[in-house]
Amino acid sequence: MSITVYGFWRSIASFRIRVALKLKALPFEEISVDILQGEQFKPGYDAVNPEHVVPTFIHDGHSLYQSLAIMEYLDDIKPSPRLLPDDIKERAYARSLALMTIADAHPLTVPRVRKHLAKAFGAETKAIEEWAAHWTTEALAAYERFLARRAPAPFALGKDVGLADICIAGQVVGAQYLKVSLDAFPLVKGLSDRCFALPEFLSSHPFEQPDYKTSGVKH
Ligand SMILES: N[C@@H](CCC(=O)N[C@@H](CS)C(=O)NCC(=O)O)C(=O)O
Repeated sequence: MSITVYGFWRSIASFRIRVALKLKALPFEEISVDILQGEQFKPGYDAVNPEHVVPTFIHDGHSLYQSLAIMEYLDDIKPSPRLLPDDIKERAYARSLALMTIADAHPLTVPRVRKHLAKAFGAETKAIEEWAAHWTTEALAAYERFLARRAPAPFALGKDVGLADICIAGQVVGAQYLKVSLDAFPLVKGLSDRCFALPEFLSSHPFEQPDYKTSGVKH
C-alpha cells in the first residue's frame, strides 16, 4: 500500500491526517506545499488538488480531499483501531465535535481568509491576528462547554482516542500559533495534554515537522 500526503507544517488539517495515519500505523510520505508562499496555486499543485488547499491524500494513486473524508476513509481501509466509534449515536457525536473546528472555526483563520481581509477590507496584520484569535477562542469555549457536559474519560468519547480528540487537539495547535491562553479552558487543556502525551500526536505537531525546521520561522 502506498500513501502520499501533500501537506504543510502549519496546516491544522494536515496535522489531523498525520495523527490519524500514525494512530492507524499506516506508513506515508508527506510532500510539503508551502501555503504561506502560495505554492497551492501553482499549476503543478492545481493538477493535484483543484481546491488549492492541503491536505491531499493519495492512496495507491487514488486522490482524496478534505481531512474529515480522509479520516473516515482510513477507518474504511483499516478498521482497527477505529477513529470513529461503532455505535451510530456515538459516531455522529464524534463527527459533531470534529465539525466544530473543521467546518465552523478553522476555515475562518486560513491564509485565503486572512489575505482577503487584508485585500478587500484593508485589515492590518494586528487586526487579522485578532480576528483569528477571536474565532479560535470561540471554538475553544464551545469545546469547553461540550466537555463540561460530558467529561472526557479520559478522551472525548471515552477510553479510546479518536477523531474528536484529533480535531480538538488541532484547535489547540491553532491557539498556540495565536498565543491564545488555555487558562479559561481547563477541560480542553487536559484533553489536549493527554493527546500530546501520545507519540502519534507529539510527532505530528507542526513544530516537529521537517518543513518547519527548515523554514526559518520561529514561534
Ligand atoms: N476543510 C479542509 C481544510 C482545507 C484548508 O483550508 N487547508 C488550509 C491549510 S489548514 C489551506 O490549504 N489553506 C490554503 C489557503 O488558505 O490559501 C480540511 O479539513 O481538509
